[in-house]
Amino acid sequence: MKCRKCGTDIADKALICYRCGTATTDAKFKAPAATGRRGVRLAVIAAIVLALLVLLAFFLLHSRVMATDATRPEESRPRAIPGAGAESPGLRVKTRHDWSVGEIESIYTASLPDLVFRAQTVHRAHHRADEVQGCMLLSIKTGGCPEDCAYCPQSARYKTSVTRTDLVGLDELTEAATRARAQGATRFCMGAAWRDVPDGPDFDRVLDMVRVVRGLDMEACCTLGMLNQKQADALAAAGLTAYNHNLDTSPEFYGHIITTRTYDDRLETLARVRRAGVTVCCGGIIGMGEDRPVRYRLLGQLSSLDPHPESVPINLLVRVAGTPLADVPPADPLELVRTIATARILMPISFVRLSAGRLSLTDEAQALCFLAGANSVFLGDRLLTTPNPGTAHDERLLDRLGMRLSVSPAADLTFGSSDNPANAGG
Ligand code: SAM
Ligand code: DTB
Ligand code: SF4
Repeated sequence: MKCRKCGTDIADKALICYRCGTATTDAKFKAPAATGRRGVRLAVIAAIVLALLVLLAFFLLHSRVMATDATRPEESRPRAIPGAGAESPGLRVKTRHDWSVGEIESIYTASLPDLVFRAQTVHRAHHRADEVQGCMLLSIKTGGCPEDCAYCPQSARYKTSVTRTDLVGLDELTEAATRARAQGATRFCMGAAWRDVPDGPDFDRVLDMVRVVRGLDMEACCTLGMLNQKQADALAAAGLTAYNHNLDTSPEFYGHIITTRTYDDRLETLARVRRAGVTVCCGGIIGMGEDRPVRYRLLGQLSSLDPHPESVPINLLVRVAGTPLADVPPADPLELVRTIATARILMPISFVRLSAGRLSLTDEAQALCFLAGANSVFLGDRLLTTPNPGTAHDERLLDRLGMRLSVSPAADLTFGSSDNPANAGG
């Protein structure tokens, strides 16, 4: 053929004229346009695929969160209250009840930065990281307990400075609970040094106490020893929010600490509480001379409860003169931090309570406990029978940390189902 510009003879299949460089046909120039259309088509397809992928990812994430929540009782699911819920809900993990001791050990023994980072990540997915719940304790019946719990100053078997008293009156209770509310507590816990609950006027008075506390718009918690089903149901009907009954330690170490009731007795009381529809507060003590594996197994027991206890108090032993554990060497506070962090990871939704023993911790150690996921403390200058830092100190501490006491009862935020007997009272 001939070049359309200079007329030179060129080969039939030539793309350009070898003499003047002119392209032989327009078609070659149209190709890019054709490619452009294909490009647009490809871009549209890619956009559709991308949109589908985004939808799929959203669906998967959403169903994962729902699966997490589906393992919890209705009353313990967080409500979507703006500004009051978890900070990174997308990071929520499914609750598990089958943690092996090996898994717990590897969590507990990770480097402290890794452990605290992981615990804090889990914590933020379910709770506000800058808030702790303030609880106040009152010993409503002190001392003279027939049990032999080796840590306890209230056991009648040990000569301690605790003076035995009868069940307090309703007026005294009302005054203490009103004061607690004024000091920022949203949960009021009544403890009695009983092996089990005596039916009759004393129990009826405890039921009235529960009604008074609920009437003050606080969560009501009791720890009265072992319960039968009828008593658990009566407490639920009175509006009790939570029942505290600790496993205290691992099944293997338990016999070194208590001989007057069994681990199974404790589990049975916990089951009755659960059956009655009252939330469970169950934790333990560290610093009783146990080694780490004992703590792994305590944490394993707690996290095997299904559902998890809504509240997990972690106590550092208060060594009281006259008790068998008075002279046990004090635990390293970082072991408390590790225990709290591991509890937080194993039981993401639960309130982990930094309970007894805060007076032997520096403010900095307490700060680490909060970083590890503790989100509740006992306020006031007394626990049941032993001293506690006091509200003024705690206000300063929280202020230094840029943290604050939560203003609403946790039950309203996380256990807020109206059909839960735990929230029906008051
Ligand atoms: N008598 C009831 C019972 O045993 O369930 C209720 C009261 S008891 C004082 C509640 C919990 O407080 C115990 O299970 C234990 O975990 C904790 N506790 C008691 N004395 C303690 C101490 N000296 N140091 C740390 N925690 C302690
Ligand atoms: C819990 O686990 N710790 C609190 C609460 N539940 C009742 C009691 C701590 C008691 C510490 C010793 C005392 O003051 O008698
Ligand atoms: Fe009694 Fe409870 Fe103290 Fe044990 S922990 S001795 S049951 S008051």
